[in-house]
Amino acid sequence: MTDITHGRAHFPQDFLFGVATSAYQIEGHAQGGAGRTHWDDFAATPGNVIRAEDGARACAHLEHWQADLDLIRDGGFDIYRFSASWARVMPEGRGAVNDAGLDFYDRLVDGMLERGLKPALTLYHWELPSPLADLGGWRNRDIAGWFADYTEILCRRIGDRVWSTAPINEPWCVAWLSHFLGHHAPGLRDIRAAARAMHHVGLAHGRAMQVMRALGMGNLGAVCNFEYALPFSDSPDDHAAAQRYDGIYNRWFLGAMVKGDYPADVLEGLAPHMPTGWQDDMATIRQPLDWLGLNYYTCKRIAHADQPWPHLSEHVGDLPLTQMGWEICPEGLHHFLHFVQSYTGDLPLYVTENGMANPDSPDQPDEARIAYLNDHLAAAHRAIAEGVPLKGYIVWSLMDNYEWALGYEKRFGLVHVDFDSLKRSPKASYHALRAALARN
Ligand code: IFM
Repeated sequence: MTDITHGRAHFPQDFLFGVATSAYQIEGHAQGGAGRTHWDDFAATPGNVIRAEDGARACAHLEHWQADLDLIRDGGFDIYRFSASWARVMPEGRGAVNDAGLDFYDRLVDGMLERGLKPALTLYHWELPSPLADLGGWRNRDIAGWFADYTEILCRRIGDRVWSTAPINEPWCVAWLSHFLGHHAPGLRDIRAAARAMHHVGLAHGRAMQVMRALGMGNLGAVCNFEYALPFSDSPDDHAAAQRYDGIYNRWFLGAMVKGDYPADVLEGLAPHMPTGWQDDMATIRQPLDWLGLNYYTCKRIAHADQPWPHLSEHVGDLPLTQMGWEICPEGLHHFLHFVQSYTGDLPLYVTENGMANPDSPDQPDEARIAYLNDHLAAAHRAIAEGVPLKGYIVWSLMDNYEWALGYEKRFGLVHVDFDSLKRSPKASYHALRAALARN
């Protein structure tokens, strides 16, 4: 069987390894007094999600959390990157607090500490409370204040014990994927909505950072996703299209959060749709960061298209594909580690998500995942040797879970989940990583 050759022994002594999940994807959102979210509404609308699946039961982590934490400890991981659900903490998004929700996260964090795991909290991983979606959700500037209030309530309870915190997972997905491409809740395809979300997500990030600093919390960062944009052909038009794609995907949030600027080539298209006075918010969006997290999975081939801005179409090249149809391109991770460093200098970086979906069954070794992880760890290792201050690597995901619009079919886990019996079965990749992370 394939091994992970780039294990703990190859990395600097203080390098950390972890696994990640998110609340709606694993918890079982129908339990424990959580409020309705825009994902429940999106999934209940025919055509949005495969088989109209939602997160009502998911992995029933709310019941199985202790055994799930045992799996992380037994795998030899250092960090557990998890998220809290806004709608579990505040079912209406504002106002009343669900004590059972806060109690759950309190126990979960203590459970991590008891097992020697570092709790890496994300405040928002996409489950917007439906009553806030009714008010316009990310299109409404007030969301920055609502998010700041939620941040304060959650962090007053668990902020003293988490190891790190990031406000919003993958701002590009929250804004562009969900309001321009329409693939995720709320499923809009509207450039004005997208421009507003692209700005308000950054503003909410900034406000949440201010709240957490005022509470005295440390080790605060941002987690952005990156996709390697390659021109579809050598034509100058395709090169320019790939640049625009790169700007929207990879430079917009990084530029705003790190430098306090939006990239000019993206503003060219978005400026007419931005909320009035957006310039005055840039200082709030740019808050001091203690680290930056990169989520990386794949590359995309981008061609010029004769249609309105951003004048582009997306294509798949000829590298091997994962179950998602995503090309396997470790070179992109190497590229982005250097690229992000060109913005952040000495700031510690973490790969906060990396992994692949595979049509796994419990009795077949997931060799493809082992090779994927090993090749990306090798790319990370190369970047460190070249001077990138990369401090950790976190696999997506601990276990198979709800893959949003693609339902339960796409399996990203190191641990197989039978969604009928809820039985967890560690895959070959879990065992390979455990061997590679063992301290000797
Ligand atoms: O499952 C998602 C996760 O919620 C965010 N990052 C990408 C993963 C795989 O698509």
